[in-house]
Amino acid sequence: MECSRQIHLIGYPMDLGAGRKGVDLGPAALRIAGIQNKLEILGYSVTDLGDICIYPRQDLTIFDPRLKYVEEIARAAQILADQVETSLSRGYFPLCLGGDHGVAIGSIAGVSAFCKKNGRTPGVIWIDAHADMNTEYTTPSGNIHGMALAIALGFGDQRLTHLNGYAPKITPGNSALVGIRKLDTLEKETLKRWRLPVYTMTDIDRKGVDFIIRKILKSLRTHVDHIHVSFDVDSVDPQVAPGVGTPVPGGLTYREIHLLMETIAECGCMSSMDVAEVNPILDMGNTSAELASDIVASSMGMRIL
Ligand SMILES: [Mn+2]
Repeated sequence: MECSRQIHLIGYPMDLGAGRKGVDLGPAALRIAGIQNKLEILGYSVTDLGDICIYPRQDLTIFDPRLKYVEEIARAAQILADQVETSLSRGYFPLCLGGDHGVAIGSIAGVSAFCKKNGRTPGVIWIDAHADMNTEYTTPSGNIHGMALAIALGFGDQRLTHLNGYAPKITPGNSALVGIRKLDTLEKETLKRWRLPVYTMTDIDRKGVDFIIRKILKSLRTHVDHIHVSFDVDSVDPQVAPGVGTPVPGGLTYREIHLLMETIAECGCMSSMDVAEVNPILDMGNTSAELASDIVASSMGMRIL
């Protein structure tokens, strides 16, 4: 388990999984915030592969209101999965710039394909205000970004769960959710039924972020040899990061998210990452993308001293 010194930036300007437009501008906002330079300062060699092409919603039709734009989301996710797998097999660290959190459908599929071919076991740390554990049967909105983790775990429509022809991409025991504070009623049932390791904001209030992330890393490292971090910027409190797809009060503070990421960096065990749901339309200036790129830098080794 190691963190490569070479990074591929992969832009995924997808907003079809979200209820409103704006997160398609996330990759551009992160680039303008200087994410490449912030990683180069840390000593990484960074190559920006540009954006994956996604059809705009005005050219598309919703055929199933429970799975909005599923055809285009599945097509783009497969392309992302192939790119992530290629980057990993060439020794690069893929950093996927969302886009809505559906970016994880493709990135985790790519991580899983790489691990399968190389005899590794993938694990995921899902940092989010939401669990993204809906399926077409439980979703109140039909927005696929709220299904991304369920899809990686093999629950949902086959066009999404079976990228590369198989499911699941990860197992519940090799996953951990942190920062959770907004769940749909049926989603709560699913989380309990599948016994997912969920660390809510209440857990963080009680035990502290340091204790919880150490516990997660310690547990994952005993049975996983590729850790993928899927970072939804809405995990951070909206007072700190207002420019996100779905703001929810009561989130991680500025220092809590940095400490969480600094601890992941110290572990040296993260091999791939998503940063999702930056919405510059709702932002003040570009502060949320700047914050998000600093948080990514913390996860890659940026330290105060
Ligand atoms: Mn999310």
